[in-house]
Amino acid sequence: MDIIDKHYGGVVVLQLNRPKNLNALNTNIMHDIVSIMSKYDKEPEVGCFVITGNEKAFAAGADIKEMVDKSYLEMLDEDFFAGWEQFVNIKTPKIAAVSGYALGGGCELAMMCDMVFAAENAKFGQPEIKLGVIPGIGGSQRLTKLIGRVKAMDMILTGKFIDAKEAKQAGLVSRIFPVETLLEETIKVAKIISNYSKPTTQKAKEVVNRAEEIGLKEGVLFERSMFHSLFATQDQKEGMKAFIEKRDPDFKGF
Ligand code: CO8
Repeated sequence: MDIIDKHYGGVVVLQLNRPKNLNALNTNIMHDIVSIMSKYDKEPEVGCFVITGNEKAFAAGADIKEMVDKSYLEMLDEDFFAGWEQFVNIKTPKIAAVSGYALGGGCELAMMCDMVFAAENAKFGQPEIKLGVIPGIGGSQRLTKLIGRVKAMDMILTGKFIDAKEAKQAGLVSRIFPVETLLEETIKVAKIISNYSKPTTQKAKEVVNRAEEIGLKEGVLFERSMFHSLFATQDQKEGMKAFIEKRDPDFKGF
């Protein structure tokens, strides 16, 4: 099994499991992860995903051995790796728990998640330049938006790695944990998210993500219409009533 999925209450942890290849991402992994997540995405009781690897590698990139002999026409015909768009489109929030290498497609996979938590030993990089290629799963765009043009250009043109501290300072990572507790701490945060109303967490990530794509005026209008739409849910009534009645809310996911 190249992907291991485990449940922790409303949290589904997906572990990349190709340790001999440092979790290099191949077409099978892409199809597997997308099909597993698409199934859970529709389940009301699943409120958050955690994507992780092992201590040495989150993922050391797209699988170079799978790509090496492909022709230009094959890449074009297969629309190689376009399937990762479905990963981006998963509505349930997803957190990357990165230990060790997150390189090339691995760094891009982390950036396709809604949050990135890192272990102290994490190393991020877009070293495709060393292979005679460039980032191909959105890395040039997402990295530039996250950490700015100058730092992204430095990483992409030189192929240098940055560690967890630098990644946090740069805005790629939001929290750092010791290697031993990374997964446990990430699951704790994922549980907090999964206990909230699912329609609300989905809208919350949608409005934040939209900020990267549209201008402020349009974004504020979009946010307002999403805010209004949540008044169609029972969870909004429950959340506000619970506050007034000084008790914990019991969200139902609709
Ligand atoms: N693909 C395939 N196999 C890999 C990969 C990879 N990305 N990374 C590591 N491996 C394999 C190695 O070949 C090796 O296998 P074997 O035992 O059969 O020789 C095994 O994993 C262990 O690796 P190393 O012996 O190299 O381990 P080290 O600890 O010495 O080094 C490194 C670790 C520094 C992470 C090193 O493995 C490395 O540099 N890996 C490649 C990193 C890289 O260049 N990543 C970018 C790949 S390209 C990419 O991601 C493009 C994405 C866009 C595609 C979009 C298409 C449209």
